[in-house]
Amino acid sequence: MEFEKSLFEAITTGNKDQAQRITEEAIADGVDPEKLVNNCMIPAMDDVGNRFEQGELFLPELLIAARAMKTSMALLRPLLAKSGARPAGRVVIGTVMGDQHDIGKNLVASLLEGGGFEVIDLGFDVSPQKFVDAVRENSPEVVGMSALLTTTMPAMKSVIQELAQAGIRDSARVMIGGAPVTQRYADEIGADGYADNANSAVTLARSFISRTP
Ligand code: B1M
Repeated sequence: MEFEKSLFEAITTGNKDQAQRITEEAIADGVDPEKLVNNCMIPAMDDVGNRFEQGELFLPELLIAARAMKTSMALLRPLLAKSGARPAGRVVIGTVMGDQHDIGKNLVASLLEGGGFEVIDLGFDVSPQKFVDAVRENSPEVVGMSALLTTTMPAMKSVIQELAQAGIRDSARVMIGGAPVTQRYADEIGADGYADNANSAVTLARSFISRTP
């Protein structure tokens, strides 16, 4: 609880060094990394986002908060991704074109790794062509796309269309997510599924694999 409170403060104030120190201490103390992410780090980004929306914070403050969050995530990622099992399946994942938000996508990638998936992470601002190339090269069972901006959501549809044009749409299941994305939107653009958080993304990916012949 103490770690959660102080890490929340370090992230919301964008204090990267403090975030690093507290995360290291929490890890050494055996704190559950998933709890730290869910109870403290995601709420911290929500807090910053709300205050940004209300005009209390500005873009540079958003940036330094994200930098502090990423510093902590980099330390937690190996713990979240710890898995001794053989790959449950392969996932190609990325944040779509025009969108630089990658914190949520990184979290989904880490938990998928933790869930035993081999993850090919294409990063952020990923063009439809890059998704198509990655599917051709890696033959994943699942393609995951993340978008945080209402203006970049249509890029998800473009990826699905380009996969279809390349004749490989049916080779993988398409899973989408991100704050503005909904199940309705997934249905509308012909995605196979939507997950509203990183845990449910793992459950959804598993359900795809169990339905793969
Ligand atoms: Co931006 N930003 N941002 N931002 N930013 C939002 C998204 C915004 C809601 C803030 C606000 O106004 N309240 C708003 C979007 C409004 C809209 O489109 N309706 C916004 C805006 C406007 C912008 C800019 C346009 C600002 C500007 O320049 N004027 C700009 C755009 C840049 C660009 O992308 N081209 C911008 C920039 C930035 C930063 C670079 C400063 C930084 C991103 C840093 C980074 O990611 N490396 C940033 C941040 C940090 C945010 C907020 C504050 C936090 C996002 C985040 O990391 N959340 C955000 C407000 C908010 O969301 N509360 C905001 C924590 C993360 C763990 O959650 O990403 O939702 P999330 O992921 C969740 C789920 O959505 C889900 O699982 C995750 C874990 O539970 N999920 C998936 C995500 N992907 C998934 C994929 C799946 C399944 C589930 O399957 C594949």
